[in-house]
Amino acid sequence: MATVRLRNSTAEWQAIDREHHLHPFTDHAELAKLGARIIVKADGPYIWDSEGNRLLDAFAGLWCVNVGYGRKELAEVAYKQMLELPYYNSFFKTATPPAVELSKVLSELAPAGLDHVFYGCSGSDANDTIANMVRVYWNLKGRPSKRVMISRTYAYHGSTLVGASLGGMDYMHKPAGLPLPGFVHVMPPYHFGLGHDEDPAEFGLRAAAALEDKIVELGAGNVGAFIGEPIMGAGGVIIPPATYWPEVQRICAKHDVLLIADEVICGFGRTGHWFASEPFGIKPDFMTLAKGLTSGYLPLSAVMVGTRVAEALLAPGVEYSHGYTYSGHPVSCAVALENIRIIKDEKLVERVHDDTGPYLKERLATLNDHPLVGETRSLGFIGAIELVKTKKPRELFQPAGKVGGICRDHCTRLGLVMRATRDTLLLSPPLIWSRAHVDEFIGLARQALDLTLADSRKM
Ligand code: PXG
Repeated sequence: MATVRLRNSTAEWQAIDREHHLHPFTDHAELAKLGARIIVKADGPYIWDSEGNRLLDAFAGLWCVNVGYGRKELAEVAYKQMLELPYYNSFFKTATPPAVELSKVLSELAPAGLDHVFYGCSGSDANDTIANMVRVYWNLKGRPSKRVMISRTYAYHGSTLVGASLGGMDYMHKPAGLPLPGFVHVMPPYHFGLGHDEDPAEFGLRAAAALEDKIVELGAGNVGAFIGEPIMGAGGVIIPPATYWPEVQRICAKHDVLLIADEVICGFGRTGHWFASEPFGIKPDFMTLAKGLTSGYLPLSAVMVGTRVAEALLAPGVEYSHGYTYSGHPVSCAVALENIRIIKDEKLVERVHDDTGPYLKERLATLNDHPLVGETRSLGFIGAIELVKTKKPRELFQPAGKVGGICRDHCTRLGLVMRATRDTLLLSPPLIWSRAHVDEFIGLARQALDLTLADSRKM
């Protein structure tokens, strides 16, 4: 079977890309100067660019390729399903076997009480669906004023207008005149950045109290839901103190506010648990799933809906008027089923939990002696290396983001893919990494840190 390849040189691809392709989250003038890196193939934990450079992908594509690249089983399942039934909808009292089967598998995997599934194509549309369900639910309950959704600064919940409004990123809000009315934000449980000198347990309670203060300020009768990533991903891999989530749970219950766990990054083994709601003790009304659901091989998202909302939607006489052409796409669902089978059969969650996750944590800690490293943190296979100008007294780089970007670029030149948020390097490798891959990563990361230190001294 021929690979579809219309051009054959990096320069040709870059020229056309520059001419016609609008990229997500990109300064196009800067990209035009550099030219896009063209990624042409991938296998296991590695990707290759069109110049033949091999890179260790410590970011799993975009937090998603949990089972690694080059999985023939996933390609074969997609191929067979495309031949048998490439598409059918689930609107008009119809369904397809992969969508039905996946609904059962997800209901069994998800924490107790999340037994119904609504499908979309992306984490963004899944969060839009949840915002819709929150409104429909409170309307059905005769409390239509409960509409405000509370989220957190630095949260990432997607790029649609609702997703970006739920998110807490200034640089997404300002240019588009967001957030939309009815979306408000409270402080994140970011101990290193906002509570460094405080006891972590007390700081966790203080961050949770910010939610209760906001509910009281707005009036509980106006607040429909609170949304949070168990561990904030794009905002800098912010791992909350253990006191945070139980307190958030208590506050939501007390004020009758629905709780949404956005597990788009954290789900499907990333933290060494199937879902991060488990170790943090979160009992959500909704869970958002995407990314690791198919390991990124095809687009698919799922909203797991808890009992009280499901009961309201399933009640006689209620028609839920919402859905996407590709809700429950049979090929994506078939790939998700096979992806979950691989994660189970290869015991990837157990491996990250028992072996490679703790090993990564231990090896990350060896970087703490580096003059640039203010903190390393991780849970399972999600982690961060936070850079500082000086350690004692602790001083951050100003303006934030420059040194992180320099370090990320050194990583790329050395053959390592990482992402930087402000001056924090983020890590989210495929779950298939062995200890040897962790060692390879640590070696490259230390080299990049040394090169960055030399550069920062010239600044
Ligand atoms: N929720 C969370 C927690 C996410 O991380 C989304 C929702 C939206 O998913 P879609 O499939 O619509 O992209 C995400 C996505 C980054 C980055 O720069 C992170 C995401 C997407 C793009 C870039 O780290 N996460």
